Amino acid sequence: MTEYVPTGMDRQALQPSENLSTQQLIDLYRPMRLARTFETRLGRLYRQGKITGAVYLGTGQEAIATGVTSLLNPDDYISTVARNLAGWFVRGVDPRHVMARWFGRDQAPSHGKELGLFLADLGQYGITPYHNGSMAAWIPSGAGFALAFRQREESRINVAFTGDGATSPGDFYEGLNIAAIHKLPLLIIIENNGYAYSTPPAQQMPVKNVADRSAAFGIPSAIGFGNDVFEVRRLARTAIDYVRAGHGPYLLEFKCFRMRGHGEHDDMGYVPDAQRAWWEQRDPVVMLRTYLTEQGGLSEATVAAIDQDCEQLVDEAVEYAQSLPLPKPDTALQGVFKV
Ligand SMILES: Cc1ncc(C[n+]2csc(CCOP(=O)(O)OP(=O)(O)O)c2C)c(N)n1
Repeated sequence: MTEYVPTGMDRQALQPSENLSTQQLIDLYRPMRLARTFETRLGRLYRQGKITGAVYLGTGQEAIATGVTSLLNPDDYISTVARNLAGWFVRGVDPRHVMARWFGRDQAPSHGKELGLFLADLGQYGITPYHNGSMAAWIPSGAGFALAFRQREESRINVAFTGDGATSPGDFYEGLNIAAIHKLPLLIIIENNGYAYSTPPAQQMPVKNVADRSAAFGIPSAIGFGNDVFEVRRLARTAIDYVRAGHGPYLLEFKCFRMRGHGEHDDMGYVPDAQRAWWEQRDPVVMLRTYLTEQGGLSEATVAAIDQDCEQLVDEAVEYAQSLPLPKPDTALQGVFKV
């Protein structure tokens, strides 16, 4: 097998390890489908020149944020990055507001000042601010949120998502260390999607798995197939229970594949065709859809109606975003910490 096929994960059919009702299955499929539809449209809008600035997508990684977030309590926090849009949809974020951010429109709270992929909303959605563009900085800050929960004697946890490349900067290790020493309620999710920009893991770490790195901190870990939403949930349930029980941090590494470039400006020319094809045959959205209609008891018409509904929500989101005005120039410095 070539090195990009993760050990023990060569499967194209899903099998849940829990009994899920029809509604629970739909609740997993819908955010994944919506994220895929939303991001496919966003990429097209970017190529049409309708979105200015860079666009980053989580295409191919939808099962991870969906599976993990679906098991959390509403008052747990998630610290998300560019690949976690599906997790926002699990939390009920309105696609119209996300699209308006990408269009840079005049909309609270930042009035066009943030990229579409960052959303800070602790109150309604429990999504922590992406306060710092430095990779891995949200691991120590995630530990900070977890420390606050501990000090207030709350049973909440913080889940910090990040990529394989972000496990090489020093921030990652400081975050792991402080979380481990104080047994903080922090769950770290590594989406090992095969590349950090154009760099494969073998060129930026001397061990095979990111999970091997957590052992030095005494942090337990598990490795799973990130394209299998049922496997994501199975591993995440164990990890969440461990963290919530006060045992300290836990690290989950999911092998997956970034089906688009680092951003839409990147043509992925460095990705071998065979690697791309292997992963495309195991597309997480397609695998779940196939499960729903072939074993999950949902009719093709029911699933097609969900697909159609997602298309319509994205149509409405684009219409809504374009109907909003651009920010007024005299508000450019408002809400800016220091000028
Ligand atoms: C400290 C630091 N170095 C470099 C960058 C530029 N940068 C942003 S994302 C990225 C790659 C991230 O790779 P990975 O963590 O694997 O996440 P992925 O993009 O694959 O989801 C780089 C190098 C940065 N933001 N911070």
